[in-house]
Amino acid sequence: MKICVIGMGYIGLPTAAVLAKNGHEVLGVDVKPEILEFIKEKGAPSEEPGLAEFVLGVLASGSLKLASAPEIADVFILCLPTPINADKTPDLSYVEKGMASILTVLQNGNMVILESTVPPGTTGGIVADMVKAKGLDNVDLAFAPERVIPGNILNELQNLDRVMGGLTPRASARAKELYSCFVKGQIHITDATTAEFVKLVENSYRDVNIAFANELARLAPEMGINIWEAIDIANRHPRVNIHTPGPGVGGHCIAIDPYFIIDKVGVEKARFLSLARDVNSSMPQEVVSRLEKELGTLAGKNIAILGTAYKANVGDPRESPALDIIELLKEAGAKTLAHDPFVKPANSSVQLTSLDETLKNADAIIITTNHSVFGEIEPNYAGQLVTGKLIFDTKNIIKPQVWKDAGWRVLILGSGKPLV
Ligand code: SAJ
Repeated sequence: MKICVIGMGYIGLPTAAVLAKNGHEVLGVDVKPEILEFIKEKGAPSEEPGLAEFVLGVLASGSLKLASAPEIADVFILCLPTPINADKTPDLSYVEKGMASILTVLQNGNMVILESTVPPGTTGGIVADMVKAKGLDNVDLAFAPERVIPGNILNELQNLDRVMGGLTPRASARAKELYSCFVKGQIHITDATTAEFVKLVENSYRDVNIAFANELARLAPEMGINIWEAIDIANRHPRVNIHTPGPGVGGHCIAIDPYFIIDKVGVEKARFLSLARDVNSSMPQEVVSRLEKELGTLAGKNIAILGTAYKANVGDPRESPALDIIELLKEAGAKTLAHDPFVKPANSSVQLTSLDETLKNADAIIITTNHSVFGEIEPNYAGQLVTGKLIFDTKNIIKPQVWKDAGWRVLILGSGKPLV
């Protein structure tokens, strides 16, 4: 089949590439020419393991081509961003623009599949209305959300189960048949609105669970408990799966998707989801207040921030709680230097420095991302660079006793249990 994938971002590009690898003639479309140039030259703009080589392979074979506008095809797949506005309402403008571009070439008999995360009712609403307004009455429409985790995209794209919902049984069957060419997991068919809801619920589940962990992390020190130890033991129970606390929830999915439900039904009705968002959003302030208590004042203090990526071992700093922590520290009069070995300076809104430069003359270190390499920093080495030997680990990645034995004051988020 001839397939146009609209949006060559972190989902569209790998999706286009696996479809091309599995026998389809694929056109990858993006409105940004610099992205297309980058893909042609280097395969992938992100650091996603294995992706660049995979994309370069299908480009070389000719089964994947790139263009700045859609062309006539059998299937159109939209993989466009759906961020939230400043007032936390969904911004569907990219999807609307993508649909408008498809409509210039769309014909009866085609199929349109939406992968972008959207509020329940979008496929049957905005998307169907745009197709109808164009005068087409025989286009199959389906919602098939992506579920892959950055850092393991190529594997999860092919091996995870998928959920899909067509507006008609025929649309569902067509979508399932298409994705079956590369999805080895099961494909679960439902209606489009349920599929849209399922996607939001998956990420909201994680947000609520993390909020629970963060709430426990706030309470545990009052009782002299180390929450990491307590959660680890509780999770040995076969029916308990508490997530891990931290400085907040970053990335462009989990911290955003609950708002798509909250916006739909209102804060009063989505009480649990709203509360979870509030708890997780308050964590950067929690971290800064804890440090301020320890240092007396933050004014004039040099604080070394380790990790600006939103999570471990990836280079993506979007919505990272570390950035909020840096802002709050600055507001309190502190000076900050930040180090992240994964984040490229070109993608960073804050200036990044080397590890040594960041630690030099610091009054305190905060570990804000659990990159594995941060667990290997030598306390004696760091001790020669800093002014004040205070380390605050918000991700439980260091060995606290080793640091304490090397003469450091050690704070662990969520722990009030004294080190021996
Ligand atoms: N986090 C915690 N505690 C945890 C787990 C995560 O504080 O126990 C924090 C992380 O540090 C990070 C944030 O949450 O700041 C989100 O990280 P993540 O690894 O949980 O999720 P994402 O945003 O990278 O990817 C999620 C995934 N959703 C689920 O696992 C249900 C992924 O499968 C989705 O495809 C993706 O969102 C998406 O695009 O929606």
